[in-house]
Order: sequence, then structure tokens, then C-alpha cells
Amino acid sequence: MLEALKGKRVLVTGGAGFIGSHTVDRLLASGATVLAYDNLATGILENLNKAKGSTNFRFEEGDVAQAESFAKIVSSYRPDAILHLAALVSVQESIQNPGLNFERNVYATHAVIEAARLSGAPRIVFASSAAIFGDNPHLPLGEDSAVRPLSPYGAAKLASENLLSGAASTYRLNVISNRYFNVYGPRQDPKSPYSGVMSIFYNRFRQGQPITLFGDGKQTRDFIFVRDVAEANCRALASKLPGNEAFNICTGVSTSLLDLLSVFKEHFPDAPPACFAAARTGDIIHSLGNPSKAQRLLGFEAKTTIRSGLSIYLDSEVGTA
Ligand code: UD2
Repeated sequence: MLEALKGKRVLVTGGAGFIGSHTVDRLLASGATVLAYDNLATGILENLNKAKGSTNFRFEEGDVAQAESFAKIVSSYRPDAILHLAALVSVQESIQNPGLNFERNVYATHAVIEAARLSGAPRIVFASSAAIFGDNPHLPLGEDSAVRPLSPYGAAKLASENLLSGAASTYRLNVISNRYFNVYGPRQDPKSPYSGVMSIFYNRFRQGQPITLFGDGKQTRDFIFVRDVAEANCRALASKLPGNEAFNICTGVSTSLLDLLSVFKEHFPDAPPACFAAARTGDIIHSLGNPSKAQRLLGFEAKTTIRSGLSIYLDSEVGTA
């Protein structure tokens, strides 16, 4: 399926970020030509070290929410598809700063749609999130499960999906929303308090510091390895599905934080005991996806188990893997 990407021009917003840079690497390996666009708010250029070696790659610094300049870049690049990953990525940060969440997670999507419409780009693949489902107890979550976001972040991702759906019908754009579950792996920024739990745990274990579990540690997540997510993004970009589609990008495997901790402890047997703190506002207790629609229509299957993904992650250095 990825042969369809050979010679295609793909613009990746958030291309210097965690998921963005892995997807750029995968696109280049598939023979696509890539323009990575990033404001470097959370992305870093080191993530693109591998990509920079390719003559099919270009980087441009800029903010998608600066709609006019972004539209100019898109019009001159004339992409066959846009992968829109640039975003504020943390549920907790969206609660602290809902205005920034709106700008980066809703207004920016509008800017991408406008740029695609004006430049005639036929396909947008959007980074949505399992956060749109909120605490839906009917697990595993299918694409048609009820949505009820519990945070400004989840609400913004759902609003963006709706904007894209409207644009797909009105302007005949082809749109795919990939709803990521909990993504982890090399290049996830461990320094921010808003980072994903895996990167925070990794950083603390490496420094010999105790980790903190918010709540009782029995909350569960569907953890998916970043290179699997990059593959799902490429398959969505290569797909010929018309109109508007959404996919749950997940493994279908449920892991509690306590389970995760025991896998970490195999690598760090002398780690100090975990601390416990109150559960976080807006936190979902259980999250698990059903991967079957992505298997059926994109031919996508997450291949990396949590054990092997964690080993690859622990062997990596930021920017090199
Ligand atoms: C993740 C994504 C979010 C969205 C969502 C989909 C990140 C940073 N966020 O949100 O973008 O896609 O999944 O549902 O990847 N926790 C601890 N100790 C810590 C840090 C976290 O116990 O030091 C807990 C936290 O309270 C939560 C779980 O770990 O119960 C996962 O937290 P997270 O911030 O990694 O991700 P989540 O699920 O809030």
C-alpha cells in the first residue's frame, strides 16, 4: 500500500515533533518528498537528523496558526497530502491554558483546511485522539462509540474532526482522522511535566528518582509504539478512501500503570518505590481501542508489544532512534 507514496509530496505540520519526525522518516523511506513545518515550540530539530540526510526533505520553521503565511507555504509547495500533527499535546496543559489549546488545536485545524482548499491539496490526515471518547465505559472503543470529551484537549480534537468532516462534504476534500491512543517511544520529550507517562517514568528511573502514580495505578491505557503510529499515518496518507473517515489507532491491548511499572522494574531492579498522589482532574480511568477498522480498511496492525517497544525505547537516545 505504501508504494502509492512514491514521488508524492507530503507536507507534515509538527514535523519536528515526536510523532511527526518518526512519520517523516517513514515517508522518506517510502519514497515520498516531504516538507516538515514546525514552530519548534515542542518539536526539536535533532529529531530530524536522519531526515536531513535525504534530498527529498525540506524543513520550514513556522506556526500553522499564522494562517496567511502557512497558506502561502502550502500554495507554493502544492502537496498531494497534508498530515496535520502540529498541536498542543497535553490534556493537563489544555486545562491550564484553554486559550492556547483553542489556538493550537482548533484554530490551527481551520487554517490547515483553508490552506488545503486554496491550494487544491486533495487529502488531509489529522492527528486526533482517544481523548474525544472521555470516560466511555463500553470498551473496547470502536470508531462509532459515543464521544464525550472530559477536557478542553479532547473537546478541541473533536471540534477539529467536525471541522474536517464539514470541509470533506463542502469542498470535496478527502479526510482521515487518526485517533491515537497512548503513544510512546524514542524522541518523546521527557522534560516537560506535561509529557506522556512513559517518558516521565523513563526519565525518573534513569535518574534513580521515584515515580509518582496519580490515583491507585489501576487506571489502564492502550499504549502504542510510535513507529507503529508512523506506519498508520503513512497508510492513511497513501489510502484512496474518499470523503471523511476516522480510525482508532491502537493495539487493542490494555495495560495498567502498575503493569507498566513492573515491566520498567525488570530494567531498573534497584529503583526506589513509587509515590502515590491524588488522581488528576480530567483523567480518564480506562482507555482501550478496537483496532479492527484500521486493520480492515488501512491494512494497519500495531506490531510492537509493550515489552519490545519499551526495550527499544530504553536503548535509545533522544534524537538518534
Ligand atoms: C494521552 C495523551 C493525550 C491524548 C490521550 C488519549 C500524552 C502526554 N497525552 O493522555 O495527548 O492523546 O492520551 O486518551 O501522551 N500518570 C501518572 N504519573 C505521571 C504521569 C502520568 O500516574 O507521572 C498517569 C496519568 O494520571 C494518567 C496516565 O498516567 O492516568 C496516562 O497519562 P498521560 O499524561 O501519559 O496520558 P493521558 O492518557 O492523560
